[in-house]
Amino acid sequence: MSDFVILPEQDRSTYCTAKQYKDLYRQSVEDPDAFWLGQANRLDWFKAPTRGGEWSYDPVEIAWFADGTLNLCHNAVDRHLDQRADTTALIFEPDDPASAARILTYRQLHGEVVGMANALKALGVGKGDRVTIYMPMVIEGLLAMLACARIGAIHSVVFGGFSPEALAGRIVNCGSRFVVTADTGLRGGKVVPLKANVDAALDHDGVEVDGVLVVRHTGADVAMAGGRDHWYHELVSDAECPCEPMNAEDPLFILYTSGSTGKPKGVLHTTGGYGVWTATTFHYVFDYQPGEIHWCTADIGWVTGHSYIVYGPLMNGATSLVFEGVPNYPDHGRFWDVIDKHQVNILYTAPTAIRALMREGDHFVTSRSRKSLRLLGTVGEPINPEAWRWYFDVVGEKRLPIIDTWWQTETGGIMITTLPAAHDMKPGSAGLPFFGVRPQLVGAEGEVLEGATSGNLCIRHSWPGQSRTVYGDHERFVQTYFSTYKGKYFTGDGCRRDEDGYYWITGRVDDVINVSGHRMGTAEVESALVLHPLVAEAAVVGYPHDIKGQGIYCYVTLNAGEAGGEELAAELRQYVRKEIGPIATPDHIQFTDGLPKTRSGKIMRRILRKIAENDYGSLGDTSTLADPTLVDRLIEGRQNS
Ligand code: 6R9
Repeated sequence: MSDFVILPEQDRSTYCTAKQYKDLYRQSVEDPDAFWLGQANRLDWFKAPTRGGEWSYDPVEIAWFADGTLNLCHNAVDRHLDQRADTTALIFEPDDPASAARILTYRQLHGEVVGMANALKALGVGKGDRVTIYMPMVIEGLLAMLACARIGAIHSVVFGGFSPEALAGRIVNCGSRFVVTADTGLRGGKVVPLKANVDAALDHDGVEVDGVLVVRHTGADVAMAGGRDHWYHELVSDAECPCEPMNAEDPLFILYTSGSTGKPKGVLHTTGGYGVWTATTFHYVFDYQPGEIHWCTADIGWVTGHSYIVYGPLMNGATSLVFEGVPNYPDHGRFWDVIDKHQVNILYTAPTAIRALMREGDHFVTSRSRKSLRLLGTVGEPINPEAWRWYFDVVGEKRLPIIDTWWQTETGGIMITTLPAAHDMKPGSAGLPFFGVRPQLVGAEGEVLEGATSGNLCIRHSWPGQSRTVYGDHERFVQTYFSTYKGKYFTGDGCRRDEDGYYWITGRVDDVINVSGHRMGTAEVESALVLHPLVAEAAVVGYPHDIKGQGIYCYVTLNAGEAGGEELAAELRQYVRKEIGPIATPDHIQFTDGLPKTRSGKIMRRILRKIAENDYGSLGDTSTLADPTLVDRLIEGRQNS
């Protein structure tokens, strides 16, 4: 019990105490339908649902609230016009602190969203169409998402840091015929050529779109293709544009995420379940009080941005801060400047940002006030206790609760976390399951492990925010999540449960790595490397990295007679950046004359991981290798590189 961090008694004003958590959790698992139909009342329905969860994991079919009708743009925007039209909905803080911040009330947001919805309609977008959103972190990115929801189109947001190649693949995969972008974006003072990237993506074979909507953001000169490209400010109009009534199970969005095999998959979320999940988790987990300023530092290109910059906060009538920049520009005090400037109460960020700022010393933090802060949150990867301590001691001055929230693109919203007033914290542990979440730890043979133990993290019983399918490939959905352990959703994460029932996520157990909180399939990086004409084969693993959590380590074999060197390594890095984007840039490339394989030809990644970690003592059994002498050469190569 000694590992608990207990805050002094104080007014942790709240919707949920320890006792209430116990009662509500019990209700949520004893009678999930009654519980979730009750929570569904948080939303405004055109037709209220009477049906709760209707789902099976074999065959895999998932539905919640299937007879309900609603619109999430109505819930995020229009419904607030009666009560809080003049409340601030969004605060925009630009990359350059000298540029003006922008503030939108719910009334103004409504006007802007209607304008964007009309622009999309003028472009030709209709209900059910997929719209690719490739935007900087500016208000118009959120407007595009909400406008899609308003007219019943399905948004697919692609992170603005992805390359034209990656963008093209995502446009083709979901058959999107429309793209929303901006002239250029700004991040840390650097220009991101978004429109030019879209043009390059659309030049790829097989990529065909009907219309590109271009937001003028920086005013940079960009090429506009006649007939295809349209300026947003020329199509925007304030004509009436009612919210389309959507069935609860109509798709809301597709978001691409990396898996252990093949290309990224389009995780699909539907309207009612995702709406209820994000509205409910936002309310309880952030304990949001009216008037507070909520700041989630993610990008809308990731699920965290979808759920806790856009839908969760706005459906709760909260004020959400949208930040265009990065934590270290113009200096490492930017986060704390933004917090003081806008009097932020809730900060929700990622361990990688915390570690990067920690490294720069306390001065950047302690020279700013931060008095407005009430709650600190983290998401995206395991937080090491050292970083947790710094976040708690230095940023929070030992007075602020930290919520370490575990969840995934596929889960729609937060699944495991402590609640700020209900639970004491343990540095490094996400905590306890949210309402309706029933985690199970499963052993290698599929056996369910009870009590304090470690295993593979599965979730039994569906929850409303669960992804419904992989867009266009339901079989892949079934294979990825429901076939490893029959009757359960398999998360891909390893996990320990302690004697207090707290969950400690230990990281991915599949071939997915987590680099600065970004999920990446090692297979994707390998595919990019082997595109190089001199590369015969590549194997990519993650290894511990001080700032990024995991770094990208590549073992590369070349065609016979070729030799590797610094120049080729630089070229290979460039290949990966081009195929995926800068976030996938390899940290380390080791040329080798072979990869450790079993006699049946399977690469033994376990060995490659250990060598990348510089951990040679525990290589385990290498006797099944086709060429056991290779291990020594790999170690030698590691030490010399
Ligand atoms: C929301 C998000 C999901 C993967 C997940 C896990 C890791 C996320 C975490 C965490 C430990 C936390 N992860 N939150 N690990 N503690 N609090 O990040 O979604 O991009 O799909 O990544 O991230 O490995 O499986 P996504």
